[in-house]
Amino acid sequence: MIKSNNQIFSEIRFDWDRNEILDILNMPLINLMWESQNVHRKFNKYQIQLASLYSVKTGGCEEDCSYCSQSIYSASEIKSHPQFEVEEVLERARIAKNEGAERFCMGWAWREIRDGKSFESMLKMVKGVKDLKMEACVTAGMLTEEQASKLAEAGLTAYNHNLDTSPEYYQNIITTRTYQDRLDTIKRVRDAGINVCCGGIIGLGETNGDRASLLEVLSNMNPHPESVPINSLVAIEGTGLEDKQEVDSIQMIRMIATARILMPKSKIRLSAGREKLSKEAQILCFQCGANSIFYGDELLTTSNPSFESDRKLLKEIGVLFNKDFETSETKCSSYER
Ligand code: SAM
Ligand code: DTB
Ligand code: SF4
Repeated sequence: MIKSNNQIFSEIRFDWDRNEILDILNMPLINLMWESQNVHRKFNKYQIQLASLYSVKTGGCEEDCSYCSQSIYSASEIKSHPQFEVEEVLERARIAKNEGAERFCMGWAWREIRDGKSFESMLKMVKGVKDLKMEACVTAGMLTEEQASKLAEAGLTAYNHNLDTSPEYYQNIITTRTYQDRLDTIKRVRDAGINVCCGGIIGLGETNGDRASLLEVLSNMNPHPESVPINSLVAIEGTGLEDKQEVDSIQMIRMIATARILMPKSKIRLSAGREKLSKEAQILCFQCGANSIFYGDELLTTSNPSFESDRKLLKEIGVLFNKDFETSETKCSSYER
């Protein structure tokens, strides 16, 4: 059992094992919060990155991810649409930048990227977002080595490809691809020199052991994924998981705090499910190490807090965000460590 006194987690490691991680996840909350804050303060500033998300191609995906409204196997009523044009997407990126976003994430409901006109447009979108001096992130399913290197050449900052849950629980959630398929894509992304954005979802019916197991896979990657989104399930009507019970906010805090301890320098992204979290629960997530949010009133097919309410929240907490976006509305008193 890990003892809880200050500074026990002071190094960056890549050899965490599941039982050790489970001990951290299950620590008395008050100690877990203290330990994760210490790690966070040692390695990072209290600065939140604002990332806006835009669904470039919605619905009609051939995978059977049981949480997802965009799968052809779900009965969700969503507004499916084919891929938006390059200029429409870049206009959304400009709007997001004007609202203060630093990163623009683009999503395609695809099992895998196919070469052709759509892929060429994706490359133009990446270049266009980078020309706006924003970070560009894409999530579009599996990709080949050649596609990864073209995306790298276009300037892509990061590719998002989540593992979602533990290797053991995976086949309960998705049957149309394997865990190894996901790991292979992540390796191609890394080998092409693109940052890896890889995380998971809590609330799929997994145990705490599964959560530890997912974190084990992530924290044994060397280097750690530069970005780790932690989503809590949005139980969307029409999906296989529509009846799943809402995740308790304390579970989210534990998951974020543990991820912070294991991967001290990664961006830990407090992702889907934020609408269900109280202001106070979000504050605890930030305190324990979350340092990015999806910013803007839509995720992919579900809603998210508004730009304005998030700016108000961050200002109220006194954490820094986008240094290039300071107006009287957003300026916080300078933060001393
Ligand atoms: N098709 C691509 C893929 O799966 O990588 C990109 C889009 S997919 C919607 C991106 C990620 O969103 C998923 O891997 C999953 O982790 C997360 N996600 C999707 N639906 C969700 C939901 N209902 N609740 C929480 N997270 C969700
Ligand atoms: C991630 O980990 N979460 C985002 C982003 N990466 C692509 C997606 C959340 C989707 C939530 C459900 C929806 O809006 O459809
Ligand atoms: Fe397709 Fe991604 Fe949804 Fe799975 S999560 S069904 S791969 S869009």
